[in-house]
Amino acid sequence: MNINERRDAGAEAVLVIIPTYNEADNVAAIVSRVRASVPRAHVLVADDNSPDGTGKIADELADSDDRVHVLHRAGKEGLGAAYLAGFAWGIERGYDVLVEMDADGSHQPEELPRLLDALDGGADLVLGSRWVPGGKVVNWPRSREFLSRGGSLYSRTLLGVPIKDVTGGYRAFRRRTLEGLGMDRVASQGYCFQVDLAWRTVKAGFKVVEVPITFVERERGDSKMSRAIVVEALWRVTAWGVGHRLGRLLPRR
Ligand SMILES: Nc1nc2c(ncn2[C@@H]2O[C@H](COP(=O)(O)OP(=O)(O)O)[C@@H](O)[C@H]2O)c(=O)[nH]1
Ligand SMILES: [Mg+2]
Repeated sequence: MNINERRDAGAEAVLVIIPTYNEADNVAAIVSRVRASVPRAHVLVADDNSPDGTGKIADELADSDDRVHVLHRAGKEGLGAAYLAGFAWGIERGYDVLVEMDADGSHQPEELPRLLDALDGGADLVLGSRWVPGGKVVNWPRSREFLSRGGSLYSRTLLGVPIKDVTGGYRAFRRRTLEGLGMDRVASQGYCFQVDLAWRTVKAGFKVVEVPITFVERERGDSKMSRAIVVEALWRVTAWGVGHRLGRLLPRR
């Protein structure tokens, strides 16, 4: 399908990127929900060679729907690397809007039209936000909510980013926003990948809008959140924050 067919008579070409690692129980449902919610959108499943066969299921979905695509990657390299590869894939093919969405149903495809509307309203990046009025989380233990709220508050305060949900991963970027972020220098992988991109977007002077979402904790499959991901986020955000503050204190030479 060429880029003009993809645009659906003037509409912007939207690519929803869904990174997967062992999401065999979730991938078919999430893809069909995206296709139903925003029929003009294309989907790219970015699979890290999941041992449970997610990639093969995604291939079958792609075989029966020319708006579904699969990017097979050699092995598990983290969410950040999968998104970077997905963005590059979409930018190369001329998509105008690139969306980040988890495979586990936490980011409801039925809310995607609201994110895209906010982009149409003039935003360069739209964040699906749990921590603005109207946003919420369903089925999270208190400990997980504390970690997420705390992580956002810490990052926001240290980096001076005016965003309530800075670690969230339900986002819609304009292509030109991503092109303006120096993505070749992004090394973060887990939650701090999201903080990193949000911070770069703010620093580059782009307009960021938060739209309230209802985040639904996964019912099937396992979370890939780990202590290592939290530790990576903590040290990177701390190092960025300290560097940022020192940079503002010290006179420029
Ligand atoms: N391709 C790829 N996807 C990943 C990796 N780690 C996590 N994901 C996907 O990223 C999304 C969010 O991960 P999840 O485990 O739900 O994290 P949580 O929501 O923070 O508990 C899901 O769609 C995962 O399958 C990875 O290393 N590679
Ligand atoms: Mg999840």
